[in-house]
This record gives sequence, C-alpha cells and structure tokens, in this order.
Amino acid sequence: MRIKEVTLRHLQMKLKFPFTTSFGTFQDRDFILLEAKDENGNSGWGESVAFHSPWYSEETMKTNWHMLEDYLIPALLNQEITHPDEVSEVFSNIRKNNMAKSTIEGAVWDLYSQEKGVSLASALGGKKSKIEVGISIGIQDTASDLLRIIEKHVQEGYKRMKVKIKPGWDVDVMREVRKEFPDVPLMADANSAYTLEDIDTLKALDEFDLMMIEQPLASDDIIDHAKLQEAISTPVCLDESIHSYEDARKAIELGSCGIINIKIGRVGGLSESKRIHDLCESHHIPVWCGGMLESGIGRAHNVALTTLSNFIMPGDTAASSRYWEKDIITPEVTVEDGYITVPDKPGIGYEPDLETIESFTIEKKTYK
Ligand code: OSB
Ligand code: MG
Repeated sequence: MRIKEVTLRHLQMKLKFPFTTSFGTFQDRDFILLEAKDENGNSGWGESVAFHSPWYSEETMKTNWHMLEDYLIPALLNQEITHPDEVSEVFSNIRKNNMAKSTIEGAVWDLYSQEKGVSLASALGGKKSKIEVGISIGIQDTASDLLRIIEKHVQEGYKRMKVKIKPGWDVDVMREVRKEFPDVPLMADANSAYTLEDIDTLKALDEFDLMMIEQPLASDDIIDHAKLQEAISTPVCLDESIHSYEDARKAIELGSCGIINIKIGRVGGLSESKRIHDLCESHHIPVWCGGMLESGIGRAHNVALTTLSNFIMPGDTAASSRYWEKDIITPEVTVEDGYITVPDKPGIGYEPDLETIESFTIEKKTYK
C-alpha cells in the first residue's frame, strides 16, 4: 500500500454538556480529522485526540497539525507499506508527538484492514463481537447533581461509573455515591490532582471498594505512584503517565500500578497499544480503553482495540449520543445494556458521513 494523498480537517463540535476535570472545563471540541487515500483511491480515517489547549498533555491541535504537515505526512507519502506496524519505523527519527503520529497511523490501519477485507478489530487480532462499556462523569456543581447523573447512566445499563475527583471533591462525594449505589462498579479519576502529601485523603478512598483510582499523582510520575500503591489497597491505574511500551514495562516493574488505561493517541497508535496490551496480559495487569471525548472516527478505533483479550474492564467509550447531537459516522456508536456490538464490516466498520463532516469543518488542507 502507498499513501498518495492526505487531507487534514480542523473540526469543531459542541459537546452536549460541559465536561469538567481537575484541570478545567470545556464544551467545544476542536480536533483534527485525517483522511488518507491509497493508490486505489480508498480512504482511511484517523482522528487526533489532542485538545485545543495543552492541559491533558503537551500536545495540542496546532502542534499536531504542524507535526503532520511538516514531518509525518511528508515522511509517509508514497512509501510502500505492507503492514501498519511499519509506520512507527518510518517515524523512528521523530521524537514523541504521539497523538500526531497516531492520527495518521490509525488511518493506515483502517486502509490496511479494508484492503484485507476484514474488520479493524480482527486485523488487530480482536475476537470479541461485543464489548462492555462504562462512562466517565465530570465534576458537577453539587453531589446531588452527580447522583442524578449516575442514576441515569446506571439505568441506561453502563457497566461502570467513573467519577472525576479533585481536592475538595473526593471523599465526601464518593461516600454519598457509595451510600446511594452500594453495588455499582465504581472508580475515581483524579487527572493528577494530588501529591503524596495527600496520602490520608487517598487512603480514605479505600473504604469505598473502588475498582481503581486513576492517575492520582503527577502526569510524569511512576515513582511516587509506586509508593502510593504500597500504602493503599485500591488498585492504582495509570493514564497520563504511560506513553509507550517502555513506560508500561517500567511502571509494572516498579509496582506503580495494578491496571493500565490505554489511549491509542497517548501511546502513539494502535501498534503500540497492542504491544502494551500484550505486555500487560503477560504480567496479569488488566487494561481498559480510555476516552478523549472522541468523534465517531476515534470512537470506532477505540471499539476495535477493545476487542483484544486483555481489555477485561469496561472502558470509557460511551455512545455517540452521550456526547454529540449528531456524530460524523453512520451508523453512530450505540450502547445497549452496557454493550457495544462490534461492526464486522471491513475497516473501522462505520461510514464517515461526509456531509456532516463538512458542516463541522473550519479549515481543510490536502497534501500530495
Ligand atoms: O482522564 O480519562 C481522562 C476526557 C478528557 C481528557 C482526559 C480524560 C477524559 C475522560 C472522558 O475521562 C473520557 C470520555 O468519555 O471520552
Ligand atoms: Mg484519565
């Protein structure tokens, strides 16, 4: 396969609700959508999960556009590729910028699976025909608002509730949630809002039988997380700290976590996601697929990845309609009784809706 043409689009979509984490609130989702055409005129699609601002990681929509335009697209255009795993070799002289790399690597995986006539899920080696999903709930104004939202999602059938926490919105809130929902699979995500000085607060969460606490400490840390894991019984799950197979290997070796959240963009693509998955499986570390408030294209990639065997905990890939009035794929991603049925059509298995894509496009540029 050879990529003959790449189109970047800057899309802006409005979330149905403001999403608040320990690092801030936003409602407009600006992101890059990438379409890669091969020599046969087939299109593969990828989505950059970088946000408009660098609060989750240092990458932004603009740094991704720059990396794609000036380095990644020129490196890949017209290169003969027999398997998507080769994309990371083509990029081996370009450091980090994982979300930018993942954007185009995802499109190559889509093209590759179309060419083979198989679903992206089975091209990756996934066997599940449906996947279990949970939901991630942002910080609310009041605990009773949060309880009402959880109740709604429990009724919808979501398999696990993830509650965002930060100092001042943690132990008391989780106590209320547990009181009202004693049996619901529950976890907390701190997005790096704590330090080891907060160890008493983090220890206090042990009482709520949480499945895990996600990324309590610094986004670049694996040492303090190991110390914390020694001190608390709730499993630590790493999100922001894991950017590669090597990061995962070191975190496992140090005992920094009991669970890993894999986000395709954060680790530089599907090939690296699979390597981390396999490593974790061999160490009996469960993984699950994180979310970045993706449109349908990124969501479809998440669904496919989650079919791998060690994705044994529900991920954050909720239904399209939870986030968007109208998603950019047909059909949209739907959740029934807490499950997404994995499409079996070749490629990502959902059709990009070009008319809707155009309606959200602010800027567009083609490279060949
Ligand atoms: O930490 O997992 C996170 C959203 C934006 C940035 C970081 C995170 C999240 C979520 C929401 O938790 C996941 C989703 O619903 O897509
Ligand atoms: Mg997280």
